[in-house]
Amino acid sequence: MGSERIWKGLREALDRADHIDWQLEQTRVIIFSDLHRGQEDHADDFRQCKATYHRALGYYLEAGYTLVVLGDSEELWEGWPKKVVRTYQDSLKLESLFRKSDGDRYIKVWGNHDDQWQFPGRVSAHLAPIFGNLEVPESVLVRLLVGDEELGQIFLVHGHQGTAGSDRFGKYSRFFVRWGWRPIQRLFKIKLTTPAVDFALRGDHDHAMYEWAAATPGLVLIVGHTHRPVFVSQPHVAVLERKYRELADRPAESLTPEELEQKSLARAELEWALARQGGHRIDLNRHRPCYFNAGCCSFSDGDITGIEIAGGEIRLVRWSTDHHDPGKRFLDRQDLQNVFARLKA
Ligand SMILES: [Mn+2]
Repeated sequence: MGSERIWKGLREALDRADHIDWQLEQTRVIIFSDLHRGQEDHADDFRQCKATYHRALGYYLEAGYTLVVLGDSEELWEGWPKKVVRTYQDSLKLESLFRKSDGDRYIKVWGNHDDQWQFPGRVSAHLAPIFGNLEVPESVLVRLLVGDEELGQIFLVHGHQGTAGSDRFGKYSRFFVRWGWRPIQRLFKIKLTTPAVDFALRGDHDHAMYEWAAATPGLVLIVGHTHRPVFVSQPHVAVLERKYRELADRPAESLTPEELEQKSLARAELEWALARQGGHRIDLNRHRPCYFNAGCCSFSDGDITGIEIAGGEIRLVRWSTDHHDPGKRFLDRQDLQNVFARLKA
């Protein structure tokens, strides 16, 4: 997979993008990606996240947020649209409330696993009964405004663009996944959500997307696809590592009891995050805050991650299955004016 092809894919998607405006002050948006809603069999990666996702949607619906579903929301390589839509009718109906409430607060783009939604005929056959007249673009380019002034642009796209498996050999991969892989996956109860299965591949892909965004002036790129949250161009694990290091590098006797406890908790969070990505550290630590990844809504522990734009900030959030702490957690947050100022510097 050459990064040139990824650059070309992203550039072409940018040229084809729908254009919209958001006012920074009023904007309240939640971006979720990679639900991989299937048919409630072993090939279905959304089952364990459904309750968490619905909890989050309940919150964002009431709080007046716009919902962006950033591709691979349905797993159509491993399932048939009709069956998937029937299986997750309640989930889709909950999403559709974002359209029916005051104004249209719903944006759905297609990814590689649900690329059938690029065809309006498929959308009207399967999604229109729930959503009404719905357009599913490949990508959306947002002009972020402060009054009349443009602060910068946010490019929303799934992020598979230009990858060999999804573009060039798309038809063959679909064929393979539907007829070859699926019975094996069912038999052994293993999961497939490319490219999450290959950590090196994901790292390369993150790099290519970062480099493209960094070379595109005034642009913030928000994607999904790799299933790995990235915030201000830094993998979440790197942020956790830094938080831990800040305390761990100080002499232990200089730390207060509260700081010692914080150090232990920071280490706990770091080890937890590392375990979730197979212990791999990926070196993506770039200085331009132009690349963000929403993570996914198909983590095997039932948690989901997403990106909020609200209160003038961009935030990485995690919603948890934990009954003792069911709320959302801010994993990281940045002032958006500050992010765009750093892009101009
Ligand atoms: Mn994908």
